[in-house]
Amino acid sequence: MENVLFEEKDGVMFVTINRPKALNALNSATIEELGEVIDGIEKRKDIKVVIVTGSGEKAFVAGADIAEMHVLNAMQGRELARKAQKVFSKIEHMPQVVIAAVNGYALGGGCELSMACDLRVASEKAKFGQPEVNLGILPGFAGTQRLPRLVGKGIAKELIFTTDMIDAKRAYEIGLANKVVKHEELMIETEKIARKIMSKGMFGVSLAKAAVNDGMNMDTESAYKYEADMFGLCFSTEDQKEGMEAFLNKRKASFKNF
Ligand code: DAK
Repeated sequence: MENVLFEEKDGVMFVTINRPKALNALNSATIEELGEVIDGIEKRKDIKVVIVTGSGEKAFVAGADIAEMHVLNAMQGRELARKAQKVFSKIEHMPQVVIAAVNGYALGGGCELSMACDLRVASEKAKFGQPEVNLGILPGFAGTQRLPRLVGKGIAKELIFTTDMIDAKRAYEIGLANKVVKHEELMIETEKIARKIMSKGMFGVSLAKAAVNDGMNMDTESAYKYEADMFGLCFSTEDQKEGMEAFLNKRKASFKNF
């Protein structure tokens, strides 16, 4: 694979979109490779957290590849959107926690990729935006859905209609970025968050991810019931016994993740 690099380090998988000359723009080959990488990670019980970033100094991902996209017909456009939506949904629903380390431009499909991740850590150099209407299209990798869910309808519409790019500080203020860090410290700080999450009972973390994501698409009563089912499921695990016994015995829990 040349467009997507991946490397494991003690339970964390680092995934890098690697087309720096095109500011890591997502062409169909890159989307396909990303899908394959995600499929591979999903099956690996030893990987607890995935960190997604962009290659080079300037960009996380500067959007879908405009050079490839500009000649598409309606059917091909739909196919591309479905392909990317499927990959992004996999990221959203995979059992591992996925953190976007946003190292530069996260525009269009890049902003949408970061929003499919569970958390976004932004370098001070990060810039977020949905510039699609500049190109005569609208966000098509679920940006019209994930952005309002993260920042509210009003600000989502403002960003999509005006195409204004926002910096990391503004992204943090509106809840798009979870944290802003110095550019040189982006990967270290993101890994710290990953390792903190990994020290918890990952079965619970994984079910909490499902409860938040799936519950938001349900009516409230069904979502409460779903949460209760997930909660009950935890009592079938050794981690629940370990976590509670450790608390009662005033020691640190040692989770086995089942
Ligand atoms: N696609 C292809 N190439 C790109 C690119 C992109 N999105 N962004 C940058 N590049 C390329 C540039 O063309 C340039 O290539 P060369 O000229 O060197 O060959 C190289 O990367 C460096 O870019 P710049 O020279 O422009 O660098 P600057 O620092 O001057 O500007 C920039 C950086 C990020 C402000 C600028 O590159 C820019 O505005 N890029 C485009 C950003 C953008 O509009 N992104 C949104 C793309 S639209 C769909 C559903 C969803 C989508 C598509 C389809 N379906 C329903 C089918 C999603 C759409 C999008 O994401």
